[in-house]
Amino acid sequence: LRPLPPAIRPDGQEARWIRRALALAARGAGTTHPNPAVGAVLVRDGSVVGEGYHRKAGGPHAEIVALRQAGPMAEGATLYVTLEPCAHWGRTPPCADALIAAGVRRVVACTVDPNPKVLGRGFEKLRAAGVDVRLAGEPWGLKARKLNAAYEKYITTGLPFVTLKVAMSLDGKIATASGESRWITGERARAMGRRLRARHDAVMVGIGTVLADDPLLTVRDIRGRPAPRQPLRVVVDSAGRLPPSARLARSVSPEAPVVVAVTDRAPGERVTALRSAGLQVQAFPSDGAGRVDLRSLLQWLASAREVTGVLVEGGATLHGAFLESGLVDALEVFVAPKLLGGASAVPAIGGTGASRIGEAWQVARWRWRAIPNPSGPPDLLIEA
Ligand code: AOF
Ligand code: ZN
Repeated sequence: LRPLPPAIRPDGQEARWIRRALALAARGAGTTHPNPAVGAVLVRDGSVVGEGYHRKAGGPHAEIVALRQAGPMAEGATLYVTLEPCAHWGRTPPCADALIAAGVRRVVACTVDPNPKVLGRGFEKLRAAGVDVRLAGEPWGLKARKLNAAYEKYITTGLPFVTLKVAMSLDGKIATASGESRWITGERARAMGRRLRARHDAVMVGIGTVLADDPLLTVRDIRGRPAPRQPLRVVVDSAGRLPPSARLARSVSPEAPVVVAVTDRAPGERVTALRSAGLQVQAFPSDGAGRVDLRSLLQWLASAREVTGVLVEGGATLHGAFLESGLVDALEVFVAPKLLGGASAVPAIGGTGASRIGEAWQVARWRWRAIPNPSGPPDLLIEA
Protein backbone atom coordinates (compact mmCIF):
# COMPACT_ATOMS: atom_id res chain seq x y z
CA LEU A 1 0.00 0.00 0.00
CA ARG A 2 1.21 3.50 -0.82
CA PRO A 3 1.87 5.79 2.16
CA LEU A 4 -1.21 7.84 3.02
CA PRO A 5 -1.08 11.62 3.28
CA PRO A 6 -0.88 13.02 6.81
CA ALA A 7 -4.17 13.79 8.54
CA ILE A 8 -5.06 17.31 9.61
CA ARG A 9 -7.20 18.38 12.56
CA PRO A 10 -9.70 20.62 10.81
CA ASP A 11 -10.66 23.79 12.67
CA GLY A 12 -14.34 24.78 12.91
CA GLN A 13 -14.36 26.51 9.53
CA GLU A 14 -12.64 23.65 7.72
CA ALA A 15 -14.92 21.14 9.41
CA ARG A 16 -17.87 23.06 7.93
CA TRP A 17 -16.48 22.72 4.41
CA ILE A 18 -15.82 19.01 4.91
CA ARG A 19 -19.37 18.60 6.20
CA ARG A 20 -20.60 20.50 3.14
CA ALA A 21 -18.66 18.13 0.84
CA LEU A 22 -20.22 15.13 2.62
CA ALA A 23 -23.71 16.62 2.32
CA LEU A 24 -23.14 17.19 -1.40
CA ALA A 25 -21.89 13.61 -1.79
CA ALA A 26 -25.04 12.28 -0.12
CA ARG A 27 -27.17 13.90 -2.85
CA GLY A 28 -25.71 11.45 -5.34
CA ALA A 29 -26.26 8.40 -3.11
CA GLY A 30 -28.31 5.85 -5.01
CA THR A 31 -27.79 7.23 -8.51
CA THR A 32 -24.03 6.90 -9.05
CA HIS A 33 -23.68 3.14 -9.32
CA PRO A 34 -21.27 1.56 -10.02
CA ASN A 35 -19.42 4.71 -9.04
CA PRO A 36 -19.08 6.06 -5.51
CA ALA A 37 -21.02 9.08 -4.25
CA VAL A 38 -18.54 11.96 -3.98
CA GLY A 39 -18.83 15.63 -3.01
CA ALA A 40 -16.30 18.45 -3.47
CA VAL A 41 -15.95 22.05 -2.30
CA LEU A 42 -13.32 24.50 -3.60
CA VAL A 43 -12.38 27.30 -1.24
CA ARG A 44 -10.24 30.35 -1.91
CA ASP A 45 -9.46 33.14 0.55
CA GLY A 46 -12.07 31.84 2.94
CA SER A 47 -14.98 31.59 0.53
CA VAL A 48 -16.46 28.84 -1.60
CA VAL A 49 -15.64 29.38 -5.28
CA GLY A 50 -17.04 26.11 -6.60
CA GLU A 51 -18.77 22.96 -5.42
CA GLY A 52 -20.44 19.88 -6.78
CA TYR A 53 -21.13 16.20 -6.56
CA HIS A 54 -21.02 13.15 -8.78
CA ARG A 55 -24.52 12.43 -10.11
CA LYS A 56 -24.22 9.53 -12.48
CA ALA A 57 -21.62 7.14 -13.91
CA GLY A 58 -20.32 8.58 -17.16
CA GLY A 59 -21.00 12.12 -15.95
CA PRO A 60 -18.38 14.49 -14.52
CA HIS A 61 -16.78 13.63 -11.18
CA ALA A 62 -17.43 15.88 -8.19
CA GLU A 63 -14.09 17.68 -8.56
CA ILE A 64 -14.79 18.51 -12.20
CA VAL A 65 -18.19 20.00 -11.38
CA ALA A 66 -16.53 22.18 -8.72
CA LEU A 67 -13.66 23.18 -11.04
CA ARG A 68 -16.05 24.21 -13.81
CA GLN A 69 -18.00 26.33 -11.40
CA ALA A 70 -14.87 28.00 -10.06
CA GLY A 71 -13.24 28.70 -13.44
CA PRO A 72 -10.06 30.78 -12.94
CA MET A 73 -10.89 31.16 -9.23
CA ALA A 74 -9.65 27.58 -8.72
CA GLU A 75 -6.07 28.80 -8.91
CA GLY A 76 -4.50 28.68 -5.47
CA ALA A 77 -7.67 27.20 -3.94
CA THR A 78 -8.07 24.34 -1.47
CA LEU A 79 -10.25 21.38 -2.43
CA TYR A 80 -12.30 19.61 0.26
CA VAL A 81 -13.37 16.29 -1.20
CA THR A 82 -14.95 13.15 0.26
CA LEU A 83 -12.86 10.69 -1.80
CA GLU A 84 -9.33 10.63 -3.17
CA PRO A 85 -9.30 12.29 -6.62
CA CYS A 86 -8.89 9.65 -9.33
CA ALA A 87 -5.66 9.24 -11.27
CA HIS A 88 -6.89 6.95 -14.06
CA TRP A 89 -8.96 7.08 -17.21
CA GLY A 90 -12.37 5.48 -16.67
CA ARG A 91 -15.42 6.71 -18.51
CA THR A 92 -13.95 10.17 -17.80
CA PRO A 93 -10.39 11.62 -17.54
CA PRO A 94 -8.38 11.71 -14.29
CA CYS A 95 -9.43 14.37 -11.75
CA ALA A 96 -5.89 14.67 -10.38
CA ASP A 97 -4.71 16.03 -13.76
CA ALA A 98 -7.58 18.53 -13.93
CA LEU A 99 -6.85 19.78 -10.40
CA ILE A 100 -3.16 20.21 -11.19
CA ALA A 101 -3.93 22.01 -14.45
CA ALA A 102 -6.31 24.38 -12.66
CA GLY A 103 -3.63 25.29 -10.12
CA VAL A 104 -5.35 23.93 -7.01
CA ARG A 105 -2.81 24.31 -4.21
CA ARG A 106 -4.13 22.06 -1.44
CA VAL A 107 -6.36 18.97 -1.30
CA VAL A 108 -8.08 17.68 1.86
CA ALA A 109 -9.71 14.28 1.25
CA CYS A 110 -11.81 12.18 3.61
CA THR A 111 -10.74 8.75 2.33
CA VAL A 112 -8.50 6.88 -0.06
CA ASP A 113 -10.28 5.48 -3.15
CA PRO A 114 -10.33 1.66 -2.61
CA ASN A 115 -10.51 1.10 -6.38
CA PRO A 116 -7.32 -0.90 -7.17
CA LYS A 117 -6.85 1.43 -10.16
CA VAL A 118 -6.56 4.40 -7.76
CA LEU A 119 -5.61 3.31 -4.20
CA GLY A 120 -3.27 6.20 -3.43
CA ARG A 121 -2.20 6.96 -6.99
CA GLY A 122 -4.36 10.08 -7.04
CA PHE A 123 -2.69 11.41 -3.90
CA GLU A 124 0.72 10.49 -5.30
CA LYS A 125 0.12 12.29 -8.59
CA LEU A 126 -1.05 15.43 -6.81
CA ARG A 127 1.88 15.41 -4.39
CA ALA A 128 4.36 14.89 -7.23
CA ALA A 129 2.96 18.04 -8.84
CA GLY A 130 3.56 20.02 -5.65
CA VAL A 131 0.01 20.00 -4.28
CA ASP A 132 -0.25 19.89 -0.48
CA VAL A 133 -2.28 16.70 0.09
CA ARG A 134 -3.95 15.86 3.40
CA LEU A 135 -6.48 13.47 4.88
CA ALA A 136 -9.33 15.06 6.83
CA GLY A 137 -8.95 12.60 9.75
CA GLU A 138 -11.77 11.17 11.86
CA PRO A 139 -14.75 11.17 12.07
CA TRP A 140 -14.76 12.36 8.46
CA GLY A 141 -13.03 9.30 7.07
CA LEU A 142 -15.60 6.97 8.63
CA LYS A 143 -18.52 9.09 7.47
CA ALA A 144 -17.26 9.10 3.90
CA ARG A 145 -16.64 5.35 3.92
CA LYS A 146 -20.09 4.64 5.30
CA LEU A 147 -21.61 6.51 2.38
CA ASN A 148 -19.85 4.16 -0.03
CA ALA A 149 -19.90 0.81 1.81
CA ALA A 150 -21.48 -0.92 -1.21
CA TYR A 151 -18.99 0.61 -3.66
CA GLU A 152 -16.09 -0.45 -1.44
CA LYS A 153 -17.30 -4.07 -1.23
CA TYR A 154 -17.94 -4.19 -4.99
CA ILE A 155 -14.67 -2.64 -6.12
CA THR A 156 -12.49 -4.68 -3.74
CA THR A 157 -14.21 -8.11 -3.94
CA GLY A 158 -16.20 -8.18 -7.19
CA LEU A 159 -19.35 -8.94 -5.19
CA PRO A 160 -22.21 -6.57 -4.39
CA PHE A 161 -22.96 -5.51 -0.82
CA VAL A 162 -25.92 -7.60 0.38
CA THR A 163 -28.57 -6.22 2.73
CA LEU A 164 -31.37 -8.44 4.02
CA LYS A 165 -34.62 -6.57 4.56
CA VAL A 166 -37.19 -8.08 6.88
CA ALA A 167 -40.57 -6.80 8.12
CA MET A 168 -41.61 -9.05 10.97
CA SER A 169 -43.77 -9.42 14.05
CA LEU A 170 -42.24 -9.18 17.51
CA ASP A 171 -41.95 -12.97 17.51
CA GLY A 172 -40.00 -13.04 14.26
CA LYS A 173 -42.73 -14.05 11.78
CA ILE A 174 -43.12 -12.57 8.31
CA ALA A 175 -46.47 -14.23 7.51
CA THR A 176 -49.19 -16.30 9.15
CA ALA A 177 -49.49 -20.03 8.53
CA SER A 178 -52.01 -19.23 5.79
CA GLY A 179 -49.44 -16.97 4.10
CA GLU A 180 -50.97 -13.59 4.95
CA SER A 181 -48.41 -10.82 5.38
CA ARG A 182 -50.27 -7.60 4.57
CA TRP A 183 -49.53 -5.71 6.63
CA ILE A 184 -47.35 -6.54 9.58
CA THR A 185 -45.70 -3.13 9.91
CA GLY A 186 -47.32 0.29 9.64
CA GLU A 187 -47.47 2.71 6.71
CA ARG A 188 -44.43 4.75 7.78
CA ALA A 189 -42.24 1.67 8.13
CA ARG A 190 -43.36 0.45 4.70
CA ALA A 191 -42.57 3.81 3.15
CA MET A 192 -39.08 3.58 4.66
CA GLY A 193 -38.73 0.14 3.15
CA ARG A 194 -39.54 1.57 -0.28
CA ARG A 195 -36.98 4.34 0.19
CA LEU A 196 -34.44 1.64 1.00
CA ARG A 197 -35.16 0.19 -2.44
CA ALA A 198 -34.34 3.49 -4.10
CA ARG A 199 -30.87 3.43 -2.53
CA HIS A 200 -30.01 0.01 -4.01
CA ASP A 201 -28.94 -0.92 -7.54
CA ALA A 202 -30.88 -4.18 -7.35
CA VAL A 203 -33.69 -5.72 -5.32
CA MET A 204 -34.07 -9.47 -5.06
CA VAL A 205 -36.81 -11.89 -4.01
CA GLY A 206 -37.28 -15.63 -4.10
CA ILE A 207 -39.93 -17.24 -6.31
CA GLY A 208 -41.94 -18.28 -3.23
CA THR A 209 -42.49 -14.62 -2.38
CA VAL A 210 -43.55 -13.82 -5.94
CA LEU A 211 -46.06 -16.67 -5.97
CA ALA A 212 -47.42 -15.72 -2.53
CA ASP A 213 -47.47 -11.88 -2.74
CA ASP A 214 -47.22 -11.00 -6.45
CA PRO A 215 -45.02 -7.96 -5.65
CA LEU A 216 -44.05 -5.24 -8.15
CA LEU A 217 -40.73 -4.30 -6.47
CA THR A 218 -40.55 -0.94 -8.18
CA VAL A 219 -39.68 2.38 -6.59
CA ARG A 220 -42.77 4.55 -6.58
CA ASP A 221 -43.03 8.27 -5.90
CA ILE A 222 -40.75 9.37 -3.12
CA ARG A 223 -42.05 12.40 -1.20
CA GLY A 224 -44.23 13.31 -4.18
CA ARG A 225 -41.36 13.19 -6.68
CA PRO A 226 -41.22 10.45 -9.31
CA ALA A 227 -38.47 7.88 -8.78
CA PRO A 228 -35.30 8.91 -10.66
CA ARG A 229 -34.34 5.36 -11.52
CA GLN A 230 -35.59 1.83 -11.01
CA PRO A 231 -33.37 -0.76 -9.36
CA LEU A 232 -32.79 -3.96 -11.29
CA ARG A 233 -35.38 -6.50 -10.11
CA VAL A 234 -34.06 -10.02 -9.64
CA VAL A 235 -36.12 -13.15 -8.98
CA VAL A 236 -34.30 -16.23 -7.74
CA ASP A 237 -36.34 -18.91 -9.45
CA SER A 238 -34.33 -22.13 -9.74
CA ALA A 239 -36.87 -24.04 -11.83
CA GLY A 240 -38.30 -21.10 -13.81
CA ARG A 241 -41.72 -21.18 -12.13
CA LEU A 242 -42.44 -17.44 -12.50
CA PRO A 243 -45.86 -17.08 -14.18
CA PRO A 244 -45.69 -14.65 -17.14
CA SER A 245 -48.95 -13.22 -15.74
CA ALA A 246 -47.20 -12.07 -12.51
CA ARG A 247 -47.24 -8.29 -12.00
CA LEU A 248 -43.44 -8.40 -11.97
CA ALA A 249 -43.37 -9.96 -15.44
CA ARG A 250 -46.07 -7.69 -16.85
CA SER A 251 -44.30 -4.53 -15.68
CA VAL A 252 -41.02 -5.17 -17.52
CA SER A 253 -39.72 -2.20 -19.51
CA PRO A 254 -36.28 -0.94 -20.56
CA GLU A 255 -36.38 1.42 -17.53
CA ALA A 256 -37.59 -1.28 -15.13
CA PRO A 257 -35.91 -4.53 -16.14
CA VAL A 258 -36.30 -7.92 -14.50
CA VAL A 259 -33.74 -10.73 -14.38
CA VAL A 260 -34.93 -14.24 -13.60
CA ALA A 261 -32.11 -16.33 -12.14
CA VAL A 262 -32.63 -20.02 -12.88
CA THR A 263 -30.36 -23.03 -12.59
CA ASP A 264 -28.93 -24.65 -15.69
CA ARG A 265 -31.41 -27.47 -15.04
CA ALA A 266 -34.54 -25.31 -15.37
CA PRO A 267 -36.97 -26.78 -17.95
CA GLY A 268 -36.31 -25.31 -21.40
CA GLU A 269 -39.96 -24.59 -22.21
CA ARG A 270 -40.32 -22.46 -19.04
CA VAL A 271 -37.21 -20.49 -19.92
CA THR A 272 -38.53 -19.92 -23.45
CA ALA A 273 -41.92 -18.78 -22.13
CA LEU A 274 -40.28 -16.26 -19.79
CA ARG A 275 -38.00 -14.93 -22.50
CA SER A 276 -40.88 -14.38 -24.87
CA ALA A 277 -42.56 -12.39 -22.10
CA GLY A 278 -39.60 -9.96 -22.28
CA LEU A 279 -37.75 -11.13 -19.18
CA GLN A 280 -34.04 -11.69 -19.10
CA VAL A 281 -33.46 -15.29 -17.99
CA GLN A 282 -29.97 -16.08 -16.77
CA ALA A 283 -28.82 -19.60 -15.87
CA PHE A 284 -26.44 -20.28 -12.97
CA PRO A 285 -24.82 -23.39 -11.53
CA SER A 286 -26.90 -25.02 -8.81
CA ASP A 287 -25.83 -25.54 -5.21
CA GLY A 288 -25.97 -28.95 -3.50
CA ALA A 289 -29.74 -28.60 -3.06
CA GLY A 290 -30.50 -27.84 -6.71
CA ARG A 291 -31.00 -24.12 -6.07
CA VAL A 292 -29.29 -21.19 -7.76
CA ASP A 293 -25.75 -20.81 -6.41
CA LEU A 294 -25.99 -17.37 -4.82
CA ARG A 295 -22.30 -16.53 -5.03
CA SER A 296 -22.35 -17.13 -8.81
CA LEU A 297 -25.45 -14.97 -9.09
CA LEU A 298 -23.83 -12.14 -7.11
CA GLN A 299 -20.64 -12.35 -9.15
CA TRP A 300 -22.66 -12.09 -12.33
CA LEU A 301 -24.68 -9.14 -11.04
CA ALA A 302 -21.45 -7.30 -10.20
CA SER A 303 -19.57 -8.09 -13.39
CA ALA A 304 -22.34 -8.13 -16.01
CA ARG A 305 -24.71 -5.53 -14.54
CA GLU A 306 -22.34 -3.45 -12.38
CA VAL A 307 -24.55 -3.99 -9.34
CA THR A 308 -22.81 -2.71 -6.20
CA GLY A 309 -25.64 -3.20 -3.68
CA VAL A 310 -28.53 -5.68 -3.47
CA LEU A 311 -31.54 -5.45 -1.19
CA VAL A 312 -32.86 -8.96 -0.52
CA GLU A 313 -36.54 -8.64 0.33
CA GLY A 314 -37.46 -12.23 1.15
CA GLY A 315 -38.78 -14.68 1.59
CA ALA A 316 -37.69 -16.92 4.40
CA THR A 317 -36.06 -19.47 2.12
CA LEU A 318 -33.93 -16.96 0.23
CA HIS A 319 -32.95 -15.20 3.46
CA GLY A 320 -31.93 -18.56 4.91
CA ALA A 321 -29.88 -19.42 1.83
CA PHE A 322 -28.08 -16.08 1.96
CA LEU A 323 -27.31 -16.41 5.63
CA GLU A 324 -26.05 -19.96 5.26
CA SER A 325 -23.80 -19.05 2.36
CA GLY A 326 -22.16 -16.30 4.42
CA LEU A 327 -23.01 -13.60 1.88
CA VAL A 328 -24.89 -11.15 4.13
CA ASP A 329 -23.32 -7.76 4.84
CA ALA A 330 -26.12 -5.87 6.58
CA LEU A 331 -29.62 -6.18 8.01
CA GLU A 332 -32.60 -3.83 7.94
CA VAL A 333 -35.23 -5.32 10.22
CA PHE A 334 -38.60 -3.65 10.82
CA VAL A 335 -40.30 -5.04 13.92
CA ALA A 336 -44.03 -4.56 14.54
CA PRO A 337 -45.59 -4.62 18.03
CA LYS A 338 -47.62 -7.74 17.21
CA LEU A 339 -47.34 -11.42 18.04
CA LEU A 340 -48.40 -13.82 15.29
CA GLY A 341 -47.43 -17.04 17.03
CA GLY A 342 -47.90 -20.45 15.49
CA ALA A 343 -45.38 -23.16 14.78
CA SER A 344 -46.28 -23.07 11.08
CA ALA A 345 -46.25 -19.30 10.70
CA VAL A 346 -43.45 -18.18 8.35
CA PRO A 347 -40.19 -17.25 10.15
CA ALA A 348 -38.05 -14.32 9.02
CA ILE A 349 -35.17 -16.64 8.18
CA GLY A 350 -35.77 -20.16 6.91
CA GLY A 351 -33.38 -22.90 5.89
CA THR A 352 -31.73 -25.23 8.37
CA GLY A 353 -30.42 -22.48 10.60
CA ALA A 354 -27.70 -22.83 13.18
CA SER A 355 -27.67 -26.13 15.01
CA ARG A 356 -25.66 -24.67 17.85
CA ILE A 357 -25.79 -21.26 19.49
CA GLY A 358 -22.07 -20.92 18.84
CA GLU A 359 -22.83 -21.01 15.10
CA ALA A 360 -25.23 -18.07 15.24
CA TRP A 361 -24.76 -15.15 12.87
CA GLN A 362 -23.49 -12.70 15.43
CA VAL A 363 -24.44 -9.05 15.06
CA ALA A 364 -21.40 -6.93 15.81
CA ARG A 365 -23.13 -3.55 16.17
CA TRP A 366 -26.70 -2.46 15.83
CA ARG A 367 -28.78 0.66 15.89
CA TRP A 368 -32.51 0.94 16.53
CA ARG A 369 -35.09 3.61 16.22
CA ALA A 370 -38.82 3.99 16.60
CA ILE A 371 -40.93 4.49 13.48
CA PRO A 372 -44.14 6.25 14.54
CA ASN A 373 -47.41 4.50 13.82
CA PRO A 374 -50.53 6.64 14.28
CA SER A 375 -52.69 3.63 15.09
CA GLY A 376 -50.64 2.30 18.01
CA PRO A 377 -47.17 1.94 19.46
CA PRO A 378 -44.29 2.56 17.02
CA ASP A 379 -42.63 -0.05 14.86
CA LEU A 380 -38.90 -0.48 15.43
CA LEU A 381 -36.20 -0.37 12.80
CA ILE A 382 -33.10 -2.34 13.70
CA GLU A 383 -30.08 -1.83 11.47
CA ALA A 384 -27.06 -4.06 11.75
C1 AOF B 1 -13.30 10.98 -8.24
N1 AOF B 1 -14.40 11.77 -8.11
O1 AOF B 1 -16.61 12.08 -8.11
C2 AOF B 1 -15.80 9.90 -8.41
C3 AOF B 1 -14.64 9.07 -8.51
O2 AOF B 1 -15.54 5.83 -15.20
P1 AOF B 1 -15.19 7.07 -14.45
O3 AOF B 1 -14.24 7.97 -15.17
O4 AOF B 1 -16.40 7.82 -13.92
O5 AOF B 1 -14.36 6.60 -13.17
C4 AOF B 1 -14.97 5.81 -12.18
C5 AOF B 1 -13.99 5.63 -11.05
O6 AOF B 1 -13.59 6.92 -10.56
C6 AOF B 1 -14.61 4.92 -9.84
O7 AOF B 1 -14.45 3.52 -9.92
C7 AOF B 1 -13.80 5.51 -8.71
O8 AOF B 1 -12.53 4.91 -8.62
C8 AOF B 1 -13.62 6.94 -9.15
N2 AOF B 1 -14.76 7.75 -8.72
N3 AOF B 1 -13.43 9.66 -8.39
O9 AOF B 1 -12.17 11.49 -8.24
C9 AOF B 1 -15.64 11.30 -8.20
N4 AOF B 1 -17.06 9.39 -8.54
ZN1 ZN C 1 -12.22 11.57 -10.71
